[in-house]
Amino acid sequence: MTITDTQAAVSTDDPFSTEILEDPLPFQQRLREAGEVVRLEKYDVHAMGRYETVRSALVNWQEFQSAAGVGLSNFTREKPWRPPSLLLEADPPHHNAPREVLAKVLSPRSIRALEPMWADDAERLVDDLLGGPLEFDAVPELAEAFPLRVFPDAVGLPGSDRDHLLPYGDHLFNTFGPENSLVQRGAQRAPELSAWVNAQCSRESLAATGFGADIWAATDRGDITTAQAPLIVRSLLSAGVDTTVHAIGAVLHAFATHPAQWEALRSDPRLARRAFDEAIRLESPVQTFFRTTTRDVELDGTVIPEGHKILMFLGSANRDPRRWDNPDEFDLSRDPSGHVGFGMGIHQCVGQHVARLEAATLITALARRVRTIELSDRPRRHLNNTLRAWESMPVRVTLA
Ligand code: 4IA
Repeated sequence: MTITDTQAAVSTDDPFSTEILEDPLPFQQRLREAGEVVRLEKYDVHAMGRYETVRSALVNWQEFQSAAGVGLSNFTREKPWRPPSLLLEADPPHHNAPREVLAKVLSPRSIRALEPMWADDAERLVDDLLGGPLEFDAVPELAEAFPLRVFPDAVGLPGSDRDHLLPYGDHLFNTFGPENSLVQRGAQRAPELSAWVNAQCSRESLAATGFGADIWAATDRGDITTAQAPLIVRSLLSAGVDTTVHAIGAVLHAFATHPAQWEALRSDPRLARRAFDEAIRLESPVQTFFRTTTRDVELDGTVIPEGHKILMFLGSANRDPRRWDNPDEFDLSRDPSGHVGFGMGIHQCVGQHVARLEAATLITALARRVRTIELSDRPRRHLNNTLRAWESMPVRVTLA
């Protein structure tokens, strides 16, 4: 990294290259050490990797807008590949009504009735799995199986094509990055997957109860329009599956590689929720997001001109030693709250209570039946421009 006349350090690294996606940690350390803002020459964007800088940018929606897209593409110049999200890709005042509606639908209070059902589902999934071989791939068998079993039902998706959800989300998260080979590969199925997702969002195709029906009920009260409702349902299907799958993958990997922490959880199962947030801090399943400056913004002596993209490294902020002691440790005795893995500010993950409930019910069911869990072979990464994910995680368990 060198210093130029714009004051900001410059990096020639490509954070979306195969090499850095495989192991982003060395790059993230260079980024944090280079300064508060670093210009990424390859993409002509400014990047932030320190906790305080990322956090400040996340809460500053006035100067760092989302409506121009939260990927590399600038919606004021380039046509988005799908109609923009009314939540993710919107700012106040347009953001407010959809956000309020969805926040109510997904509030801790609204989802309380799901807990006993999901606890039962988790127990059945775990019992069935542990009735078979005690060496298995934790990605398909647990991380994917559980969200795909409970979440589409909670939304009220009818059919049996739920396996479309993961590749749809995978492509969506790739499109927040540059148009590299990951995007090109996903683009082949995108029209088909997109058409399927859109078809699930109409009032007629959704069950009479569930998050989908609850969103549509808000149109009857006049809180949102009938044109907005399907797009808000689409947000659930976009943001609600891959994220929880990879977050559960992260917590399973953390436990499989930290046996003392698994012991700690087993002796106090109330740690399940903390374990989930600590794994999100450590792995940051959503690694990065962009914003766009609404005016010239000065940051640490650097002027970021209006209309420029900034790239916030959530994963780097969540491991910034300026904020976290022993940031690379998975440690259930720390308080991980304040991590930016769910974002921060007005866009902070509206589904986080649902995600926590999914993870906690699954982890609790596992803690009851599994005495030890360890890797039985090298896990393999699944590469995505935005997500930190596992393709495969062979584990060996012993029973309690
Ligand atoms: C949407 C940040 C990520 C979890 C996300 C992805 C899509 C949407 C929202 C959030 O389509 O609204």
